[in-house]
Amino acid sequence: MLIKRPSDIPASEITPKAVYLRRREFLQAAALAGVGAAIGGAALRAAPVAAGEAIPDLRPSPLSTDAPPTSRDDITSYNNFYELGTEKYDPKANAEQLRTRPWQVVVDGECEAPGTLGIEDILSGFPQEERIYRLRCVEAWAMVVPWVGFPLGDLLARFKPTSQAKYVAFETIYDPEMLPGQRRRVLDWPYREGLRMDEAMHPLTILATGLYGESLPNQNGAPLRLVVPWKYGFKSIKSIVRISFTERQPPTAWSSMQPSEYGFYANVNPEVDHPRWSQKSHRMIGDGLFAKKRPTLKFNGYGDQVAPLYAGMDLARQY
Ligand SMILES: Nc1nc2c(c(=O)[nH]1)N[C@H]1C(S)=C(S)[C@@H](COP(=O)(O)O)O[C@H]1N2
Ligand SMILES: [Mo]
Repeated sequence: MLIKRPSDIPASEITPKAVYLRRREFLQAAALAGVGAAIGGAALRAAPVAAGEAIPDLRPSPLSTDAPPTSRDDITSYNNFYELGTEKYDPKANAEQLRTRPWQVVVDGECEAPGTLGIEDILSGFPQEERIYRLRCVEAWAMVVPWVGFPLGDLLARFKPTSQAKYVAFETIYDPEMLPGQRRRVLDWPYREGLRMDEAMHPLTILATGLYGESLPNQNGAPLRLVVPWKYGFKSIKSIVRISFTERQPPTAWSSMQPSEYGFYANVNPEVDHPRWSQKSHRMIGDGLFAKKRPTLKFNGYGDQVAPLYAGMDLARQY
């Protein structure tokens, strides 16, 4: 068992949740009063931070849900991150094995300006927002997470994708010496995911750098992970080291492994059951095991904003 040194204890474990919530109310009030808009962009940029540190100058997003967030404890202890183990509580127990500094993200493929970004440049180069989004897992459980992040499209645009760029592919770090899960072939490592270009550029799609006002805990995909709130959780790839523009639909870890269970699109859809269980309802983490399940909404409730992306597609066939 790992023994925590005092410096490893994140501030939020000693900061009562009420303090965090008061700060959030303040941020929301400031946004309503238009204070955010009056402050210059540069002033809002976050300074580089390591894991578990408070992220300064957070702006609340008008795209946030007003559903109450799941507790920080649940969000950071009930995880899927197979590189750190296949049981829900493994990623937290093994979190310290993932080292996130130094960290670089390569951006390549069909673009005019391929390059590499260090994590510090990413953290300081894009204004960070708080986005409270639902996360719905294919296993029929869900959470509400106060993410910190910025639109993926803002980063992608800097690399000038060409007209050949039809998809974006993502890869998680591959380092079996560091990541215990990668020493077993549970998945075809590295974990890979992909989005169609219009999905990647959609304003709801973010790269997350934190949650609950602090930089991401390792078990949640530090230092940088994708969050696509209208898709099943497995699309939200963690600990990204490579982003590639491609002409063809890229292979993805779960759909290569088990294509009948995990499609490329993976839009949350109560009308299309998983082969082994219904997707009509879900258990909200924090409600308790015996609480009534909640009905799942198409596109996880984000249909007003994303349904037009799939006009004319048969989502039962392209699941
Ligand atoms: N690299 C990597 N990314 C991953 C996974 C994984 O095993 N490895 N699991 C996915 C699944 S199935 C889910 S539900 C979400 C869980 O994110 P959370 O632990 O932050 O709630 O991460 C996704 N991203
Ligand atoms: Mo998942």
